[in-house]
Amino acid sequence: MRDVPDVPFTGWDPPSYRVDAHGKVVGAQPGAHNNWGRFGEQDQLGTANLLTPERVAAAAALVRTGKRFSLALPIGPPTPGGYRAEPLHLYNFAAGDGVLGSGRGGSQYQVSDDYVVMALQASTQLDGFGHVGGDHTLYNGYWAGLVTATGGARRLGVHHLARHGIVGRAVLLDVARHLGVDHLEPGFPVGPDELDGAASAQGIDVGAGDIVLVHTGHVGWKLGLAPNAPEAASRHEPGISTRAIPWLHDHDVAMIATDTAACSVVPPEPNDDFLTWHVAALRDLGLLVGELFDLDELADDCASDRVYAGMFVAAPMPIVGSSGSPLNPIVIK
Ligand code: UVW
Repeated sequence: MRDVPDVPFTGWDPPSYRVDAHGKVVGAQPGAHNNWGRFGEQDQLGTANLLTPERVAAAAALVRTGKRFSLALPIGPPTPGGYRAEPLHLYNFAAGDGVLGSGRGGSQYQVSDDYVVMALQASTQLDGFGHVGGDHTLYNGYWAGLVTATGGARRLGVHHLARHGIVGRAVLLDVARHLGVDHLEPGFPVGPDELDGAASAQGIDVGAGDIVLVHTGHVGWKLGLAPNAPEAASRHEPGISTRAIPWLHDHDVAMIATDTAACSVVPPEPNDDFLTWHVAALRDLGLLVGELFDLDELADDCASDRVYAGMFVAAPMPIVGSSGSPLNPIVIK
């Protein structure tokens, strides 16, 4: 048998901080743009707090035609741009077995029950605040050590977000169309200029509490690739630049979502590493982050009627202590 090299290990210095009875790291400091303490010292909802009843009612008033757009990828076919194990869908018993007389209920009834085994982050999804931290801290200064494989997320679990749902005004920013392309190239960073440029070309202002959907065209492009195309297996994708973090904070956005797997640009820009953006968005801002949203159909519709806002509804799953949730986000115009 060939030698298997040991994985590198850099040693361990016991951390020199204290964690208080609320599970917060005493004296922890977020990055310059942050919402720590803004919604309460023990807040676990982050920018979901911006989805106030008034804003929800205003979003409902945007519904004019009743046209609905699901932004979810189907679960089953290979996930375009996904890099986690594909969901596994299994039947426990199935109606067809009933037809053959061997199912639950004998031959008189036909009954199906099934399971899905999947990474909660494997398809269209919401990143919870337990998903990524930095310097041992999560959103609002909670200790990253509160999220364990055995205990789950003892703070910041997605079940807190599930209680309220994610409902508000969706604003589609079609950066790909604005730049005159079907899809942005892998590695293309979407910064403040591209976000402002798309908004101004569309004649829409992004405001406090908005759910911003950034169309890059990436998922649709991936779906169109031949399975053996070199780009099919690549993790490179366009995405939101860390330079846009101040923009997201200044506009007081409640949620950002893209039609890419990481939301942030991959590979990251110089001076960033793969998780720099996630730390700034999830840990510092407590920002709701959506990934692998399929925005092509909505983007086509917005381009044809020039209406770029609608009501957004998504229900995270109440899985206690989870760090993410599959979503079926719906925009209603
Ligand atoms: C990580 O890469 C950790 O997650 P995401 O799928 O949110 O990009």
